[in-house]
Amino acid sequence: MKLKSILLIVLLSQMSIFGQSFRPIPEWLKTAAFYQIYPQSFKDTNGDGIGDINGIISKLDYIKWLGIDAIWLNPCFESSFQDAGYDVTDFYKVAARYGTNNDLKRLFKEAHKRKIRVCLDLVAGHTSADHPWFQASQSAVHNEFSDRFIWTNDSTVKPERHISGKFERNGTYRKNFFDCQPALNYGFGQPDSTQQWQQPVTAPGPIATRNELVKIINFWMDMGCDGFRVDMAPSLIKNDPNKVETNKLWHGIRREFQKKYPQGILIAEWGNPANAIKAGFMMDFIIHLGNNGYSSMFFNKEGTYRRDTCYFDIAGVGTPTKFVDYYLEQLRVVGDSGYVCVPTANHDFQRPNAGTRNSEEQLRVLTAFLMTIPGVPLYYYGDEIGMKFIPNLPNKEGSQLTKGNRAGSRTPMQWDGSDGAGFSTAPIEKFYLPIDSSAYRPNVETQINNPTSFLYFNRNLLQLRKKYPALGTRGEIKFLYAKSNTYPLVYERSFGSERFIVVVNPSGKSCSVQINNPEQYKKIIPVLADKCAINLAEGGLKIDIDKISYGIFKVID
Ligand SMILES: [Ca+2]
Repeated sequence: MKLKSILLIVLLSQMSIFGQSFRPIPEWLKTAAFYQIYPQSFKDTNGDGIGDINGIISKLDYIKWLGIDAIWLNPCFESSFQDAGYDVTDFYKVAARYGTNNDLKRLFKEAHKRKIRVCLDLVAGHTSADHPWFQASQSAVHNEFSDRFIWTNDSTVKPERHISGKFERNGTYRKNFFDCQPALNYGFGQPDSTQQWQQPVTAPGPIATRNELVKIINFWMDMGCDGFRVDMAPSLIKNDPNKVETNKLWHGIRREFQKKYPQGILIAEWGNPANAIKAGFMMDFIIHLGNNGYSSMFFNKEGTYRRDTCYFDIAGVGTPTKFVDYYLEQLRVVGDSGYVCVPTANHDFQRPNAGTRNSEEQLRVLTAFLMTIPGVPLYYYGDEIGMKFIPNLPNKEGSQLTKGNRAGSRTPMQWDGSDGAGFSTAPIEKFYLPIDSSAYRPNVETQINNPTSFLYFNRNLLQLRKKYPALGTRGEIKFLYAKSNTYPLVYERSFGSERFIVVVNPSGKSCSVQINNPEQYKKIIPVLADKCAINLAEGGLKIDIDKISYGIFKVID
């Protein structure tokens, strides 16, 4: 009997995810708020104009004050910086411009002292073309690294995304993104039998690549890291319909990972949480990738990616339904087996403050929405003070894409009102990227001394999420009013018997709606509201909201 009950407990402690059993996701993720740091632009402590690890350490108290529980750091490893660090030349070494491995170890330690976790960026799919492994793989003599990249066996064979060059070996190599990013060889899900160079996932090269990835993960985890955001997570295995082999790969990695690091987390850059969680990840983002409504919700005419219509725009001609439908479906499929995250922005696309969405009141409406929907909240550095996407910047370390420039979201953090904004003591022309040149650019020092500031507003939102589980990561959401070309957007959040109503109107026109609601609330009180009123009418709600306004209301039973 005793053995049976132990077995039962062991079985119950495993989570079943789409038929796969894993150890449970660490509890801490359920209430965590994230903050993404672009290391080169956060805080410079040695006056070279580039942010560094010591700079991040010096700002941990600020991050804690804001209400953050976990940081995700963009890649901080040795790199040729042709893609701002996503072209790694040594996976085991912090880039000299950011400091040393010991500095990073100290960041882990100092963050943990403050109960903040630190996740690194795992560039799993490729290296820099300058990486010694790739250099060795170019040799005509077969060696340890010959099969660690995807090479054809003839330089005249040049399938899609293959790059030719003057190599000692006869062949072309597969790139992932830029030409300088050769794809690591994790094998092909369905190798083409007429193309001998396409190796199955069980070949020695792909197995060695996979084992090296685990070694990299363990190296940083053993040093004190708390997990990873995995760059381009779905793309490791080539020609893999339905991601059969990709899923197997990540399932295996998650099992090994959780056995050693039960409190560690694995976050995907997949852009489809349902698929990412099926592959074994614990969290994924709804972002600009894929046709998911994120862009129709948040992207206007200015930014890395631009659109004519946008829901969060004063023009008031946007449509929220594409995002709402996709988001609800993702939440439904993911359920309790993982987390969805809808971030304020990231290093690849524009910030909320872009183009005509440039006033604090507009940013309040957008952020009130993002911070009151289910899923893990994430602030991209600087969005908590309303930093601006800066257009027309030069191409910096591969920031320029065909569609637009990513540099506008990567400018130095604005800490104070001094010329260099407290980012660095270097002359401003030596800064990694030009700082926002607006006369009234926002900064932390001014806002932290003003309880009515946007920074405090964001801190208040994070506190509300912590105080009321109904507004938090796992609370339920039901959209009461979400219609094409129509404002406002109204939804109910609930957890157990606790309920909230949230109304947002990003448009430049006031509006009134009558919503039939069979729930028959007894009383509703505003918790955080600006120019928005709800009156309980017969069988429903009568909402009056001014232009560019929001309201968070608690239902009192
Ligand atoms: Ca520096």
